[in-house]
Amino acid sequence: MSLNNKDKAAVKALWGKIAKSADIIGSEALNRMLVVYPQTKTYFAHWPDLSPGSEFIKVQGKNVMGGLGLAVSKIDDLTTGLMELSEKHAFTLRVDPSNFKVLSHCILVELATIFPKELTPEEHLSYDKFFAAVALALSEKYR
Ligand code: HNI
Repeated sequence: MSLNNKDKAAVKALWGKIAKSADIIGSEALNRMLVVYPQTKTYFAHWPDLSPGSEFIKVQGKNVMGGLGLAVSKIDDLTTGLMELSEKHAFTLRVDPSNFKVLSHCILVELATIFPKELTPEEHLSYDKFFAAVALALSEKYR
């Protein structure tokens, strides 16, 4: 399932509308992931406070959305564009790649919550494909 030109245009169009709210989307999505999938907390055990609004949630929410922004800008070649991030998650952070789907789902839920009108069914479809492509690119270095 690869992104066609329509998907790429749709991803960029919605990103343009949500970019200024990226930090809040990122922190809310992260918070949601840690609550709904508490097993993901193990990766962040070195942070003293994982509660909503904590410094960690803010910093890491920003990190994740920064990574997604990078992905949007490298949408024509995600494998190369996300190589460094893949390496980091595979070898340094040792994050099980199945968790990329979990976080993607939480980001999509936040998009639907914060931007209900903008996340049309067409945008939903394109973002679904985009997240799958990002997860695949981030998993590249695990192979
Ligand atoms: Ni992730 C750090 C991007 C999914 C666990 N992560 C980062 C950084 C970026 C990033 C950017 C900062 C890198 C750096 O410092 O050089 N992460 C992304 C993206 C996704 C993602 C784009 C998927 C959409 N990361 C996940 C998931 C987990 C995860 C699903 C675990 C459940 N990431 C981490 C951890 C760190 C991290 C752990 C280090 C945090 C720290 O302590 O600073």
